[in-house]
Amino acid sequence: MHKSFDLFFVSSNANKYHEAKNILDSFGINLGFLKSDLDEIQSNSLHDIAIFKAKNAFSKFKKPIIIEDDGLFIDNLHGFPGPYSSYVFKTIGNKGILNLLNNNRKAKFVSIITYCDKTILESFEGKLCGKISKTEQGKNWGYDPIFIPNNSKKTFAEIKNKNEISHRYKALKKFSKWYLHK
Ligand code: ITT
Repeated sequence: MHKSFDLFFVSSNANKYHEAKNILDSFGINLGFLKSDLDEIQSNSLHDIAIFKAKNAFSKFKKPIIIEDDGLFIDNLHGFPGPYSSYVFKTIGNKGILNLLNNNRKAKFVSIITYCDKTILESFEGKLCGKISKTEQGKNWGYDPIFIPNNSKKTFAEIKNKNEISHRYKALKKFSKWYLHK
């Protein structure tokens, strides 16, 4: 028989859910998926966007949920696309980003995981520094073919252990520690 879900990941993006599920499985937390396009506020703060999304998700489903808001922050572009990462990926995509860059290719991925239930609202942040590759390398979703984490020569799309080092892993590890002791 299926063990019932401990909590639900609310997102329009199944890729994010599959990675989060894989990571939380390793901490013994059983994560369900509620696929939903949540309203997002426009803000320069991932944290504020995440809080808004989490409240919105809880009021929609009335179950303990987590949501995630991510951004890819590129040094040479003063942090762009940051909170606009989803929109920028859908518009100019990886090729558009590669066309904007010269020698300074430093970047970081940030993930905010926000948990919400009837009484609790709590956020957890994970950051991973790296750089943008010169060309697209490997095939996977989003910015994976152009993001090379520090201490690696390969992009997220080419490495096998993304879920053991990613911004998502770091935020979910903090979340798990808190969740299992709350
Ligand atoms: P929801 O808001 O519905 O959860 P979304 O895809 O719009 O889904 P975000 O607002 O957090 O999610 O957008 C962040 C974007 O950054 C996402 O759409 C991807 O293009 C990109 N992204 C985030 N994490 C990534 C990862 O691990 N690998 C590749 N791209 C990533």
